Amino acid sequence: MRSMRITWDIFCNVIDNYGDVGIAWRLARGLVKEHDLAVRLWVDDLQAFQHIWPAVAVDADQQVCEGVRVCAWCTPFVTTEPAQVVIEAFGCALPESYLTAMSERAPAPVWINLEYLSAEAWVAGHHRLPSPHPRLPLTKYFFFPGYTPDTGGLLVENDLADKRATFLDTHLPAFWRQFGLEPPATDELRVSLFAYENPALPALLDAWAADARPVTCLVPVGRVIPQLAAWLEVSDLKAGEVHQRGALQLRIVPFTDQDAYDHLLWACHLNFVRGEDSCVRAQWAARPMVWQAYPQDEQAHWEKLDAFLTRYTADMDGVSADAVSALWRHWNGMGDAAEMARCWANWRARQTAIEQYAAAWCDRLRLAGRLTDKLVEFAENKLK
Ligand code: TRH
Repeated sequence: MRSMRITWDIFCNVIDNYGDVGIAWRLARGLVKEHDLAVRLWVDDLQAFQHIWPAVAVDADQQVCEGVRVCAWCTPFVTTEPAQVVIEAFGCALPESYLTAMSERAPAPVWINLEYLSAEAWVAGHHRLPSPHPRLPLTKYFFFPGYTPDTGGLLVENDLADKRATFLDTHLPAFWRQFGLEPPATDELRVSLFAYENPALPALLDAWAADARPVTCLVPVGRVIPQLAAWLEVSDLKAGEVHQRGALQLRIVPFTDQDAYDHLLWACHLNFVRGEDSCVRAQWAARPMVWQAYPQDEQAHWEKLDAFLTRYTADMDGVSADAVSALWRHWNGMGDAAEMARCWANWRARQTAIEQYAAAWCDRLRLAGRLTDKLVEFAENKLK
């Protein structure tokens, strides 16, 4: 007879954009598919969820997607038996009534606060630290994803590398055809651009337009569109539109579901990404990338950016590391936008070395371990 599946509740409060729910959803899917757990995912903004996973119905209190029970997190919170393992994503406060129910459960659930990913050195020291609840007989553990084996590791599916290889071997021509494109010409650069509004954008577009070789940039519909329209001097831009300026061809493409976004990252030579989830997916894509860190007050994100850059470029040759760092830092507002043309030219000059490095980096990332495996191991040890 099959033993009872361990129950997990994941809580996600969508603060803005798609990263919070993107990560919670990827985690929930992974726990069900690879660990055969009974997972409920509580999300307080099903609209945002539907944006990255169109199969989600926005008006359903409960629904099953990919084996995950997706539940609307409403106030007041429904009465429900807490799961054996409770994940609070990114410090979202759990409903009081649910916390009380957790404290009444014996044994008490394993309660984990999943933190944001950071490459900063302090992360390993804080990973798995306990924090007793001030009133209730409950302990919360902080779980930090990260880039080293002494952290919670990274979100990644077991079969991701195989899926990517199959896509590149057999599906690439069809992928480009959906946009009315042939596979790239030998000297052409295909770039994807997923970004927040960015003062450095016009200078980068100018540099691409002036490139000696063709640059095709695919832009999923999103926050950067008004800025692109202003640069093109058009009133609006819609998916399907194509605009040529010098060497640059700009193509607006639909915002797709999470899995199809991976295809875009795998297919392009260079990916501009933002937030946490797209940044990690771009690394697994084994392609060169430029990360726009989520902007924080008092430029706190610059520290995060530099911590990651230091790690990412540690084994690169010095000239490539300088080219990558300068482009990333200018893209994140850490340098004069007027220098963007020079940054771009320097990156272009090192493109081949940077491409080789991106593939090697992807192999090295595996050493950090998988977040899903590490969470399951941690929770199961606590449940024993
Ligand atoms: O959308 P983001 O900027 O989200 C977040 C949140 O703002 C969060 O509050 C913040 O703390 C965090 O960034 C760091 O960026 P992110 O994390 O890259 O998430 C984007 C998600 O959207 C990711 O799961 C991939 C998905 N996506 C698609 O599904 N289809 C698409 O076409 C694109 C471009 C993205």
